[in-house]
Amino acid sequence: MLISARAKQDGMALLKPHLQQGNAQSSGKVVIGTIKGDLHNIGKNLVALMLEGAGYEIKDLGTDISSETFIVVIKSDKPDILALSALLTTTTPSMKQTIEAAKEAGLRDQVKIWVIRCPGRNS
Ligand code: B12
Repeated sequence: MLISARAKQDGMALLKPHLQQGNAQSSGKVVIGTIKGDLHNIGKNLVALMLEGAGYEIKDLGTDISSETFIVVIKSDKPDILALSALLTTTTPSMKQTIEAAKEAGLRDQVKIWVIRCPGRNS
């Protein structure tokens, strides 16, 4: 699976210029990252690539991102959407923590927050 993910990544690099051609105008700004304690990034990268292909401006913070970092970036970059990724049941509380931190910082109404239901929850 990791090999196929890498092949997909290389393939997307070739496709990217063609996917972006029809999207001269930005569809919006997205900050995306995998939450603290979680290193899974294949799904996040796919989501980021597809959104980029759909004309969104993407800032990918990477993996193991603390709620504090997400808040700093919401303040500095003012994204339309904050997209949080997580695969581990044990790290999903960090999503709640990040949403609470956004509320406490008075930023919750300025940004839509997308979360992924932990796919590993039933396994
Ligand atoms: C690949 C993998 C790894 C790789 C990760 C490599 C990488 N660079 O990401 C490695 C080997 C490093 C790894 C490590 C671990 N893993 Co792992 N891993 C997987 C595996 C096999 C596949 C995950 C994957 O990439 N799927 C493919 C992608 C495309 O799918 P996806 O991530 O779900 O993403 C899609 C959607 O979820 C969604 N999506 C994702 N993010 C977002 C965000 C937004 C905003 C939106 C809208 C949508 C969205 O869109 C994506 C595209 O469709 C799963 C098992 C499985 N079958 O899921 C276990 C799994 C997730 N891992 C698991 C575990 C336990 C671990 C480890 C703790 C193992 C260990 N003891 O060390 C470590 C944890 C490391 C860490 N701190 O994060 C468990 C989690 C169990 C649980 N209930 O929490 C799983 C479920 C395996 C299992 N059945 O036990 N893992």
